[in-house]
Amino acid sequence: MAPELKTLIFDLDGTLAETERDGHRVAFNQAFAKAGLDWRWDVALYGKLLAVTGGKERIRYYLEHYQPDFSILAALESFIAELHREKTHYYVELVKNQVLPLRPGVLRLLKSAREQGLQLAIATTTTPENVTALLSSTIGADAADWFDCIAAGDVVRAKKPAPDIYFYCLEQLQIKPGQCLAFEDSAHGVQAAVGAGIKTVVTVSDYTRNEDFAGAVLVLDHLGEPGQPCRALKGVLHGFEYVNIDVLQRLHGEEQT
Ligand code: XBP
Ligand code: MG
Repeated sequence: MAPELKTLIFDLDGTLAETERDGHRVAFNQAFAKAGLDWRWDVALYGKLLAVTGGKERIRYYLEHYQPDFSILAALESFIAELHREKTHYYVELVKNQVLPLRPGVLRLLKSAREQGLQLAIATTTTPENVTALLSSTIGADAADWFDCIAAGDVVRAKKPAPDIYFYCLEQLQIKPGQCLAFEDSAHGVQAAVGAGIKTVVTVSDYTRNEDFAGAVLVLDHLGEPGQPCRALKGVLHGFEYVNIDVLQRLHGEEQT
């Protein structure tokens, strides 16, 4: 008998909103231009660089693999950290201009979970500032208070696909893996959540739709809305047209094969 479902833990980028192509990628390019660098991450290149989670880690990977002879006066780490701070500033500004809407079903499910007394949490690789900015611009100024735990960015040493950010969430909330469900969009995210022993639902995103979601209990095109049915790419919805708390309670109770 599975313990009672207590908490829904959401990834942010790609899961709550499609933030990568028109959000983070644009902010990185704005920061590069501001720093006088002729680097430009187009949509295709950024898709490759998403193999590395974490903006600072992604910049470092790019330097090593695409700008091997790049020499700088200051120490590399402080250069990357400053560039990433600029990028976060641009991202927060961009989000404030409300160009990144929540994905289908997200707001509806968050509200239903709260109405039915479930805890909400976020486990993301991005920075806390970016989480607050996105929640404020899409839900409202108090939206961060909806979440009993916001685990973000450098709060853990090892980023996804390591399970650390999910273990951090479980620890902060004093709950067990069997008391929650995770919502992710990427293979890295599924590996992280499943690695922490948490049943995981995937809503594929622009950049991740062809990734391997082995270990996820359900893979969907999105969470659906009344009149906007979602489609199960893996697993079954038992006739439901969109994901609601009943679907999640049933999923939570099922033995994972
Ligand atoms: C996605 C990431 C982040 C973002 C960029 O995080 O890997 O690095 O791409 O944000 P998740 P930062 O899917 O776990 O939400 O530059 O702030 O890292
Ligand atoms: Mg994600």
